[in-house]
Amino acid sequence: MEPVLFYGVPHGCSFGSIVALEWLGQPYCLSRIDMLAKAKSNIYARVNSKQQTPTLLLEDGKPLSESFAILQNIAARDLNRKLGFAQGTEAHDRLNQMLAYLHTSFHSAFAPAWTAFKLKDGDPAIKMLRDLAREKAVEGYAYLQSHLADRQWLAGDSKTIADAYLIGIARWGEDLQLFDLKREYPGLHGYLQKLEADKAVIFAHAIEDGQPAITTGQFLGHVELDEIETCLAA
Ligand SMILES: N[C@@H](CCC(=O)N[C@@H](CS)C(=O)NCC(=O)O)C(=O)O
Repeated sequence: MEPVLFYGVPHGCSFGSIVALEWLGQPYCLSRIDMLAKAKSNIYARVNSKQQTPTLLLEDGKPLSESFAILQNIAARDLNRKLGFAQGTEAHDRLNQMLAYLHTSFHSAFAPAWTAFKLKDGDPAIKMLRDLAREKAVEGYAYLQSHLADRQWLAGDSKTIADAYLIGIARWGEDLQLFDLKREYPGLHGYLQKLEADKAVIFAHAIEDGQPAITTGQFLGHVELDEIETCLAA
């Protein structure tokens, strides 16, 4: 069985794993998870007991969760692609440093705003949660813009899994109507626009939007959860 990436809609952080799989250029499938669905799938609970996305179902039928681990698994499948680097090298350490920052600080900055998004209109907690998210995300956008001031890519001389991961998260500032990135962070906005023009990023948007998507990797198609059940390792 080819690896299957479970990605979440709307606008999950799994976006970066789709982009990375396209950049890798090896065969893979996708399975779509509606993160706002009230009824959770019992089959997906066997894939990811936290009911979160992404998860990568590996060739042996065992699931691998957590973006950080999934992205490194993808990169390690072909180091010649330079999406990641050999363990023990400085490049690997710098990449891990950036991935850890993106997850523990930048991704988590938006958590209060996502909580607010799920509350009913008029809930008095909404403003406080959104203010908190903006306060934390300001630090993240500023740090990332200054980091990119004298380099083309987040880590290394060419695009890596860190760039793939960031493009799926940086959009949340505008999705949640917390930021106008073009006006507030023009340098970072320029870098993000460069990535938006990448064929893998265009593909990942089309996949999320349920539109016809042209793979420049080796995307084999979508699989349904009930088709996957038989492939899961006991
Ligand atoms: N630590 C996990 C977090 C994944 C995560 O937060 N996924 C979100 C989408 S970006 C999700 O599944 N949310 C739905 C939920 O938590 O119920 C990772 O890094 O992969």
